[in-house]
Amino acid sequence: MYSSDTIVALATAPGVGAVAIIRLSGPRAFEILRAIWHPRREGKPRELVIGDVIDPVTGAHLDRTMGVMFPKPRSFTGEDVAELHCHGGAYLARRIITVAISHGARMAEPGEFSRRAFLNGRIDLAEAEAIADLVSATNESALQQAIAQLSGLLSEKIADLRAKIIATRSHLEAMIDFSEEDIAIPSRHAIVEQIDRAIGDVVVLHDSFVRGRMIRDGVRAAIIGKPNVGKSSLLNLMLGADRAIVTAIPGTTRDVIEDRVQLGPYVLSLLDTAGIRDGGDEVERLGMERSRRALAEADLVIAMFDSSRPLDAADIAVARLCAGRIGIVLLNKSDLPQVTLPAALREAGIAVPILAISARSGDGLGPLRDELTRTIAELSKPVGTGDLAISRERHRDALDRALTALRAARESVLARMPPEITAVDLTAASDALAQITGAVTGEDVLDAIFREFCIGK
Ligand SMILES: Nc1nc2c(ncn2[C@@H]2O[C@H](COP(=O)(O)OP(=O)(O)O)[C@@H](O)[C@H]2O)c(=O)[nH]1
Ligand SMILES: [Mg+2]
Repeated sequence: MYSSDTIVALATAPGVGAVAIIRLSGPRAFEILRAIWHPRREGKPRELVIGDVIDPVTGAHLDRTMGVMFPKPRSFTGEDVAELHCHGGAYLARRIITVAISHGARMAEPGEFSRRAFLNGRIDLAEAEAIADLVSATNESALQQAIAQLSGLLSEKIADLRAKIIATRSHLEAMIDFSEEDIAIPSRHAIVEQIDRAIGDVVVLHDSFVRGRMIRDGVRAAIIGKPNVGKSSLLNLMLGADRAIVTAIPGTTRDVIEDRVQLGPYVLSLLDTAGIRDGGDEVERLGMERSRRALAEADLVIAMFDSSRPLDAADIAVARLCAGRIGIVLLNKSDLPQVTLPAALREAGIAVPILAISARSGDGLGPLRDELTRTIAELSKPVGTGDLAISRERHRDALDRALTALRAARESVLARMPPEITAVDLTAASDALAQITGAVTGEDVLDAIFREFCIGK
């Protein structure tokens, strides 16, 4: 079995740094450590002691480093783990790893340390994913979401839901086993009530996905409007950089340009799109197709109009695209004489807040940032689940399967089917939930999750 191997990898970022940590895990971790590293004194478990790394083949002295041993099972992987905290040279670290490999260690695969931690019951799958999210967090709310999940908040919620579903199944089994006898068994009505409560809980968790994903990956806003209203100028203004080409020629932006801005604790991805109008050449038409896709995928819409000109048919078409969407409308070019006023946009059916701005002078940028921050805060506000939100499609899909099974269970009770049938559906629901924490999981799922990790994690 592969976990009988002892694996080695650099645990710190590659390159030059103050310290490079080399980690070994597996049955021969201590033996290999002792072959290449000679402590000045015998340390206790988990105690860092100083020693010398010597290549046993050439006798070359490679480094003076701190070393530490974590005996199983109280280690990150649940196996014997050894670490060398060496000086942070890229060549040096590679050289020491090569010596470890020549003494029987194998280079770890991406995420293999975490995978072993999971297989040995040190962390569950939701926690392993939380580690990946924590490392890739780019803002405070993403970090807080990851740490909540790492603390087991999601795992506890899933365990609680499963326990309730399994309790319902036990009630049903009582119906199966004792149906001939005169004992108190819950009525069908009570069983349906229990299933309904479980459905309600799963739906709330399922629906937290949009919020969780937004917190993790940032909110995406599509800037739309007809050509030349100032969309690219707005992108540049918000980024404080000349990211998109701005010209007086309509149809300059032909592809979707995406970049990120920080708004308080949030990250906003801004998508500058090709202007929406009839006609244009082949490239511009393809660009507009991408604009529509960006708009469909965006969490919110920033629709722009040129306040120095009257609204025309193309503007009305843009206004229609805002229907039913969360967003903000900007009346740009406030530095020029004003022709189109907010009232005209209201008449065109715009229901979202309207702000005046000059993408050229920067006037109105402050209020726009405030309004966007407020909108994102609203979008990311917890509903029903407290701070808990799922942020992975894998979790959402598992909740989908659990819901389908719970609804089937409900139907079968109402249709007075044999309780055995309902019990099968309840088991399926519980198993679907178990896939989130990994209590029930296939190799393929594990491969997909741990592939995301870097080597040494
Ligand atoms: N006076 C004025 N001109 C602007 C403003 N914003 C953009 N423009 C000009 O309008 C033209 C089109 O701008 P651009 O950002 O490329 O528009 P896009 O086609 O919507 O991306 C350029 O000549 C800009 O300099 C503004 O607030 N005031
Ligand atoms: Mg443009």
